[in-house]
Amino acid sequence: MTLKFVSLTALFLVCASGIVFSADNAVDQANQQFSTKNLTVKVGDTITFKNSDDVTHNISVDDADGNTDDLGLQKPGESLTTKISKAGDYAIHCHIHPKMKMKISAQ
Ligand SMILES: [Cu+2]
Repeated sequence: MTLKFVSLTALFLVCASGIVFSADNAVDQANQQFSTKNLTVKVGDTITFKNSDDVTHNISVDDADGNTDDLGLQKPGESLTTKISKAGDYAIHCHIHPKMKMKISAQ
């Protein structure tokens, strides 16, 4: 009984800290624009990009060191999630639509 309570308490603390220290940030793509130009996140956060357009997008996440994370083709209606695992500034763009750009700052 006591052990069970301790386990449940530990489980709750793990879950609660997960909620406090990482979050999902939603970014939409509509009219071939990102819904925000600048986003500040915490390291460990995820970002979910939704494609509300009727065209395919292809998001790239580039860090300041020149590393590129190509998230691949994203069809209309699809959502994809990426995790930011280190601090720094990221330039986000779409390979298909060069005008689609935004920045993410991870702290
Ligand atoms: Cu695009």
